[in-house]
Amino acid sequence: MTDDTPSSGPNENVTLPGLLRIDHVGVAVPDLDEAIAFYTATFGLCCVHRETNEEQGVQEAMLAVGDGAGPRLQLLAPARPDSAIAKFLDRSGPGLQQLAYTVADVEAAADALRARGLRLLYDAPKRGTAGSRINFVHPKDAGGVLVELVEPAEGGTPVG
Ligand code: CMX
Repeated sequence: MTDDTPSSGPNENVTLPGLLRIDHVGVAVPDLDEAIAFYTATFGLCCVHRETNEEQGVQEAMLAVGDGAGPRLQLLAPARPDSAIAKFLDRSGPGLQQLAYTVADVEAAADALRARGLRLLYDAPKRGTAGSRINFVHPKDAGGVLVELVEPAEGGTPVG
């Protein structure tokens, strides 16, 4: 075996989770307006979507890079003090909070990852950005990275 040969491949007895692409990278910020102003003025990103997700307790924005064909940057600010983002900011300060993958079927992806022994945060998908259906892998089961699975809304704009 040479150094560039992978030592192991996927377990063929377990269904793959069906990740299609990187959907977005999420960054926790204390103030959404200030963060949008920073990323648009400094890096030339373009804000293509904003909303408040009451269930998740976040004010969020999706920013496109370049021609907008690739993954988005998601800015996440706390909408209330007991939210996951508020807790993250208290503990870690502003910065990378999550990596999100697009999937065709979030339940199938979650089941495939559960079968590999990973903890999914929700028993059933919740509502994410722009009507998408989402679930998360606990960061302690994914190398310290909070992994989001995103099934875009049918016919919806793929903002995240
Ligand atoms: N990335 C990496 N590690 C993280 C993390 C993150 N985003 N959030 C917490 N952790 C780590 C903590 O540092 C801590 O590590 P140590 O034990 O080594 O100190 C550990 O995970 C804590 O785990 P926990 O006590 O089980 O959980 P918390 O109360 O800290 O909550 C989490 C963590 C992931 C369960 C919570 O943030 C959550 O439910 N997230 C999903 C929802 C969410 O993030 N919503 C906002 C975004 C909405 C959207 O994307 O649409």
